[in-house]
Amino acid sequence: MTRVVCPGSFDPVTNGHLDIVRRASRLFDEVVVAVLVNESKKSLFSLEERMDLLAQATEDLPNVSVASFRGLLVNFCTEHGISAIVKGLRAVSDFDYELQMAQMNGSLTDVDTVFVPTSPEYSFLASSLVKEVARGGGDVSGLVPDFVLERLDREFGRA
Ligand code: COD
Repeated sequence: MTRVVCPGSFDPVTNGHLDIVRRASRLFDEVVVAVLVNESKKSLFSLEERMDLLAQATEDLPNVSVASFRGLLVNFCTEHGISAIVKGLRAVSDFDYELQMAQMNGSLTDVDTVFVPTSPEYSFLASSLVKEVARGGGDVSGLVPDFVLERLDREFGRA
């Protein structure tokens, strides 16, 4: 059985993240979506909110679960019997950093990294941009699930 992890901040989850998680769930037996607990980084949504939104967004995928982790991702992988990290790649700019992380993670353990190319319709999509556009009153429908859209509207005082 192959168990993999899709790690991230997911602040909030976007349709770009979900595309990668869905495709990973077809390729591997079990997918753990792991939310990084990063006390030094200010997030819009709390850890609980981010995990709730992810759980809602993946409830139709029986082999996907949601968890959180602190510290090094490779330690989370070792503790949970995870053999590979699945990352989405949007552009060459992603690749430079992702390759560096994959090689560092590979040098620390035998956990491998699998890159999945973004679908073209999501290649420009990032949580940070979604928040910036939503904060400015722009329309992000179609870029995030509807229930995330509602939470963004509430967060920015429009509901
Ligand atoms: N299309 C395809 N993939 C996408 C898209 C999109 N539109 N948007 C995001 N993704 C994928 C990318 O693979 C990205 O890596 C992942 O989703 C998560 O994205 P974010 O923005 O939610 O999360 P990040 O980039 O803040 O997450 C970074 C990690 C938490 C994965 C990383 O910092 C980490 O592993 N930290 C743990 C500490 C550690 O082990 N450090 C040592 C590293 S060598």
